[in-house]
Amino acid sequence: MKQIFISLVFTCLLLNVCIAQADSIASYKKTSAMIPMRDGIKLHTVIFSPVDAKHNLPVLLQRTPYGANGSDAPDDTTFNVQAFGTSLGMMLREGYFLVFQDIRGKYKSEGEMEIHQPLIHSTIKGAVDESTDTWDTVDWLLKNLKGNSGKGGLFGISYGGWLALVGAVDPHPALKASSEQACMADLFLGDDFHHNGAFRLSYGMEYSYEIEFDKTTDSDFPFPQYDLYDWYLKLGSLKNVNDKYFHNKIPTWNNFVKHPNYDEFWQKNSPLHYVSHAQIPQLHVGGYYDQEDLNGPQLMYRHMEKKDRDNYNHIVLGPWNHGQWARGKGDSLGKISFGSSTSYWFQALQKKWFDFWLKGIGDGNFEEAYCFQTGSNQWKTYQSWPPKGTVIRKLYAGPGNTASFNKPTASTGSVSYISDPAKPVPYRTQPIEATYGPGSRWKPWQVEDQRFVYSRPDVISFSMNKLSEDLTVTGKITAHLFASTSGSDADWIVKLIDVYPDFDSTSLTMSGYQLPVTMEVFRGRFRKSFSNPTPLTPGKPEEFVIDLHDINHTFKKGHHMMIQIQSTWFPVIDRNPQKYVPNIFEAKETDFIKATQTIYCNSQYSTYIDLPVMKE
Ligand code: PG9
Repeated sequence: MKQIFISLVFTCLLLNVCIAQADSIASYKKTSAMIPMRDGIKLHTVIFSPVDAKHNLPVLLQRTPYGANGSDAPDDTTFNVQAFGTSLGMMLREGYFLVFQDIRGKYKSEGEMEIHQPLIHSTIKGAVDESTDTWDTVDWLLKNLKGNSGKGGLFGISYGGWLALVGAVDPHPALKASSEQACMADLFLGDDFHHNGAFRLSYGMEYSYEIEFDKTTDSDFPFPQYDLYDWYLKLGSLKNVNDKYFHNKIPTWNNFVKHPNYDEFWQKNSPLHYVSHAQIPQLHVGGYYDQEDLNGPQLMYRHMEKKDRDNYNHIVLGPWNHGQWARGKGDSLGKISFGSSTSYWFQALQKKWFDFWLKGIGDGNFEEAYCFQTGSNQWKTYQSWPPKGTVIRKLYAGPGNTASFNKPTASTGSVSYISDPAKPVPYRTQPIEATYGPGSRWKPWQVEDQRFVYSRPDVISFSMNKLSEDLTVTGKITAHLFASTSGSDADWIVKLIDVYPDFDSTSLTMSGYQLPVTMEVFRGRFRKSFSNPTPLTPGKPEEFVIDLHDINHTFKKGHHMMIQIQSTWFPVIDRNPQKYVPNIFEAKETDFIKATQTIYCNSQYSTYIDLPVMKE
């Protein structure tokens, strides 16, 4: 989102960079250009050129839907390199041209824009897309920037990350490396708009309005109140969004309504469909606590790794929220401390990446995977990701709200709760501010202490005994939930929680903290197929397999593990009516019913989470 892009530029940090710099370039001069694309459309581009460079220098390009200006200063203004902040300043001191561009249809660029369109240039002759626009831009820059070295690099976060991913498909020969950071990979299975088919209501509504209400700027939906929990509840059925507010004028919202299943529209929209492998070196960067695009970098790394003949595909995973690695020190998130400046660590790696590929500096020995280990708070490197050397252990939900590595032996055993769409469980503590609104606590919500819902009757927890030694879990986490509902559709939210010791005299506020190491939602109707949903049979236990993503976490001695399950997560996830209707965007108010949900924990139907435990 916009804040991320803008914050990359001109946030003069008070903190000094911890990395020694060559300090070869001290200042940059701003100019701008309208760069013509192959179809005649011109894209607004802001260029910062090094002043007094002694050698020809490469170009670093970021493309954005959030406004490329970065500064209102007129062309020909000169900036001291410190004005670019820590992350960019580090690279700019070494000497690069830095270029920002408005993508077509946004801000000062010409043309039309619709969010996140698939690449089509290789299937439709003469077609333009974000890959061809990147190609044309690089070509123009090399021909027009005096003093460039003929090499370019591409990087960006989130929407910009996706642009760095697709800009590196069929790249211009001068484009030598890319770093996609928090790209979205599949807008139905994971990332911004849906997770496992469950619609991300507050994000989907606020973001589509932000981008598409007025294409010359970003727009905030005019909410009449600050705490939006009640506002979204009063909104009622999703059909009220168009009836009362959008009036069919937001194309992305209309697509949500038109495509409630994983149909051809979403499949073709996903880079899984049109990106095959890394054609140039690609550094994927993701955060374990990314509240918008947690899935993207993990999914794209894994997908592209299958065909990585040239060893171009690498990944960095850190303890970050969305884009946190480019802002500040990254020594903590919410109340969770990481023991060191993890963002500065990453920024030094990012510099090393581009310095090597674009300037030949360094040995080029990049690890396959750099994955911070939370809990023990250390950076770790791996030759493959997920790494070899783990053993899968099943953490079972057991009788009496217990959890253990032993499969339940009794033939009966289950826990039930009532899920009421009229009283959904809030996904974070209220007030729930507008996602990007003033005072919003959207960024750290994924590390929030889960005790705020623990005692609700519609949230079920299974706790393990205290660990007698550290236990490190590294790799993909998968939940196998055996559950039934009295309704005909249900959502299942499963959390793997690290519960801190009950009493910690060195940090009282962290005593008993319930840290969600990873959590995810699954919309029951999609258990057999995301393309062809089917109703649940009331009362019938079924297995729901839920991808809880990659983690690297040490549960410390004295802590305990907990599985927590609930059926609403509002308003980040829309309310499942719990009565099956073909399209939830068209549900009637009377379709929303209370349901009794049952989680099974017995020898026949055992609910468990697969944990890849690292032998250390
Ligand atoms: N998470 C934002 C986004 C990216 C792509 C599609 C929709 C939303 C972003 O921060 O850019």
